[in-house]
Amino acid sequence: MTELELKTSLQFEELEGFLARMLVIRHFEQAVEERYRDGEIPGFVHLAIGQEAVAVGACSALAPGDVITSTHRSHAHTLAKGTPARAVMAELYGKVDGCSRGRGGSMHLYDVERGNLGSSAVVGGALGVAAGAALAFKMHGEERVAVPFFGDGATSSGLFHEAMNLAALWGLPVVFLCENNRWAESTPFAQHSPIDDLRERALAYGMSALRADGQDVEAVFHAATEALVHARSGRGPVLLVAETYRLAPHNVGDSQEYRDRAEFEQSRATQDPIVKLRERLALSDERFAELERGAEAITVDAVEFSRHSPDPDPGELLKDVYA
Ligand SMILES: Cc1ncc(C[n+]2csc(CCOP(=O)(O)OP(=O)(O)O)c2C)c(N)n1
Ligand SMILES: [Mg+2]
Repeated sequence: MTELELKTSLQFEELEGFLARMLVIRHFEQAVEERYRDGEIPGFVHLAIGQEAVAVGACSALAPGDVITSTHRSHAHTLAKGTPARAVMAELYGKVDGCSRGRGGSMHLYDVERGNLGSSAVVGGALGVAAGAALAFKMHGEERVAVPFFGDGATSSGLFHEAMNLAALWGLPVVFLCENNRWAESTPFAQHSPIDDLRERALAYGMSALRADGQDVEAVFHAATEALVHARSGRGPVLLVAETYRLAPHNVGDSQEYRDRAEFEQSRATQDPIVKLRERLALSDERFAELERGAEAITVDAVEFSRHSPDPDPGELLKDVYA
């Protein structure tokens, strides 16, 4: 398709919108890294640089009532699901205007009103929450789908198998969305997974499975749409494996001694989903710079807002604590 053909179709506008959202996530996370290194942001920070197309492609396919859960690497999912950058950044700063009112930080981003049932720092920890939400949708006869995001490492956890088993057994509307970045912290994929094609995990549960190129936002969008249609129509859950790249260390501060330097640099040079989409759309330098300025403005505003947001009231520390 030529630039002109793309530009005159709705598809171009949609894809450019995806690019704009991916750029917001990228700029946001680059600012997070900088502010974290300067000591402004406490705790641990895991960036999803390289994985933006998965978050944006999948969340763009959701219907308004659908819900997600997330992981320790949760900024991209939360932004893609519609939480304003200010609320995500303020949470990372531990401030009261954060989406979890400053009590969660980077690995515990919640926004129930916008369908984000929360991220869990426990690997695989939110899979049961998503299956539970899907059970509620089914019992209430609601045409809603739960989409837990999780990594390849989580497929070796017990919770993954329990949630897959029950979801399949009870025909729950879940799209299990695995982001296979081929690393679980410092453990390469081949050292924690006995199989290379993670769709095979679904076979044991009689579950449908799909695979998508996670660096191609359009491919993720189409695969997610197909999986959502399946789950929403009462035909049971789907495992969707997005093959992606972690174009960053596991967390900010990880020196990646375990990773082949040349492989890392090669991946960064050839697998950036933003560069790929920009090339596909044949965007001019001016237009791309314009989108980048928009993303930067949102990020700068979020940082300034978070710096000025008050700390939470220590008297509320035990509020909402149930156990
Ligand atoms: C139950 C549990 N075991 C171990 C850890 C430590 N840990 C944090 S992230 C991580 C790797 C997770 O890999 P993956 O699921 O592929 O997600 P990714 O980091 O690649 O996004 C591990 C082992 C944890 N948080 N929870
Ligand atoms: Mg991984």
